[in-house]
Amino acid sequence: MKDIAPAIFPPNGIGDAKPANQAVLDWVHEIGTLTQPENIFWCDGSDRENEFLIAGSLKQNVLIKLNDKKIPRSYLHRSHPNDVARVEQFTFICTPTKAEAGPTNNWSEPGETYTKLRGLLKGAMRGRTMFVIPYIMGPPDSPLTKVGFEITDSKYVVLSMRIMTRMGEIALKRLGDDPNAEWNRGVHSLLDVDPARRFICHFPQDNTIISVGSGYGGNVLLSKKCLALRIGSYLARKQGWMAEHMLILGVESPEAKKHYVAAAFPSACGKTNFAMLIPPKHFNGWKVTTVGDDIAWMQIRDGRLFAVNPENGYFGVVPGTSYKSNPNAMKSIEHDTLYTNVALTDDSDVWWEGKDSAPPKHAIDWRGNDWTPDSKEKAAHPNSRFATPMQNNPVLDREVERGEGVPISAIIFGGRRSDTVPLVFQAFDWNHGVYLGATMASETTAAATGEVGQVRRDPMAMLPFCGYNIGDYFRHWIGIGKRLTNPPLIFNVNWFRKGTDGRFLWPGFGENMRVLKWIIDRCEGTGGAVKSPIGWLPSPHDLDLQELDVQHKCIIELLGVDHEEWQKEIAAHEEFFESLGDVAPEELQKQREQLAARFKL
Ligand code: OXD
Ligand code: MN
Repeated sequence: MKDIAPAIFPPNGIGDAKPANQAVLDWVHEIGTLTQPENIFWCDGSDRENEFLIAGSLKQNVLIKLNDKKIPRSYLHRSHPNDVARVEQFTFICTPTKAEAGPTNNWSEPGETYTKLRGLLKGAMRGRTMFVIPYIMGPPDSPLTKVGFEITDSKYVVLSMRIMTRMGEIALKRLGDDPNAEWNRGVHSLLDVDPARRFICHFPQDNTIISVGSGYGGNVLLSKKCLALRIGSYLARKQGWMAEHMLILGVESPEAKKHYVAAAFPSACGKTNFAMLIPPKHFNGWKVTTVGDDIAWMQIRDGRLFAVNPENGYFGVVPGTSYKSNPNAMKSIEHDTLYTNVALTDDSDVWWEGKDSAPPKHAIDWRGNDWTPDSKEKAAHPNSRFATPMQNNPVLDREVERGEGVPISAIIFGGRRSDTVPLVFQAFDWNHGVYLGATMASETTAAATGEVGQVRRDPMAMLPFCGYNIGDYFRHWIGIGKRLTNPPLIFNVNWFRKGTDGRFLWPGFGENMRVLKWIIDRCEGTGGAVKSPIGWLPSPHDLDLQELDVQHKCIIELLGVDHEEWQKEIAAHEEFFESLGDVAPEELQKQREQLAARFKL
């Protein structure tokens, strides 16, 4: 199944929501003249429009309807087998100078890149419909909210954007008719879905994104990684706020005392699971609620950090999702969900590796081929995804629409590390916390193309998403700290540490509540800790481990700081900073020296 499909022709009253803003009209005219579509479809985000597009997509084989009894109003899409993940090697930051993009981004000169992309887009939409999608990122009445327009020749993109963003009329209203208003220009064309002609290009100075040659969500839902993180981080620095690759969750005690926490984990490290955590029985009366599962936009108010989730839905990794690992995600994806690259059962249900049910005797795999449990291939692609509206989430936080955001008590960094990094520890202060974020590392997963299982440094989980020089990004973090009179406490967690037998030491999932509880205790000033060279560490008795089936020796291992491993770790930090050239700020070099010195005390 390919998304490339001929034009569709809507009846009167659908596809004609032309905005009043002349700057938008001029831009659409310019892209239309270049790409030569058969017709232009102005989206309004209405139910009627959605139904029309779904019907057209089913007819054109862009979507498969799933079993309405089992998963009502849900559909399956298959992307091209060569197009199943973000492509960091073809992702570019096109700032006027290479130095502005910095050492961690692919850079490409803006003038030449526009010329190359215009060449590729010339006549690219012939015979196709060009959709114009207006959307906002952020709650409707937030000062942080941004307007974007995405032009695309993919119906799958339109249908996904309706789930992932607040789309249509709301954006036209927010933009108004001022031709000088700030808005993001996004152009996407599938072209011929050829990896040799696949480029995801960002022009931060022009607030513009051009993505060609892909139909995979992370490359083409331009609201998400492209606007909310890459362009967003650039705008955030310029405008004095923060755009981060973080989930946001609320934790409420049985006494109704509530804290909000933001957490940065690299792609596919369990952000969605953590954001929807169900506390174990022992924590009766505690509630965890979700504000966001992937992106946080944060601003300073009264000396504190306040966060909003700019998105409207979840675009999560499917394999491994089950009633055991994440019941709230399972409930969220049981209806009104758009699946990509999962397996299709004979009764039009969906299946994936790690689902609760036993494998079906026969299915159609993510490539569209027959599959049985004896097949060598996986039934679902490891990076197969769901797109589902956040309103489906049974534990959606009630403040999710609050324009000023929710006050953040703690920031958590974490990666997937088999060794070295303890289950949890706390930074001594803000700058030490920035150092923890800056030196974060994780073993790679299937969310991006490339080898799986390699340890890579991923500062603040923003390595693929920081839209400007990473050294300036670190400086921005340090600068934000100076403006906060009541900063969040900063923590590091690692759910993935393994014992000498190669098995995970920590059960994870709902049991992570025990770590979260210690973090909240620290925010409340009640949690105990011991000083270690790497930060404040809980002693086993500082963690509530009642009714937990983990041996005491495993807890000791989980909280251990091995001096030899940390000597290697500090050397790896130094190597990482060296690999960045001389961009890392002085403060972080100082933090490293202090860390090394603390081991010598
Ligand atoms: C995502 C990612 O899809 O980080 O959220 O890759
Ligand atoms: Mn992500």
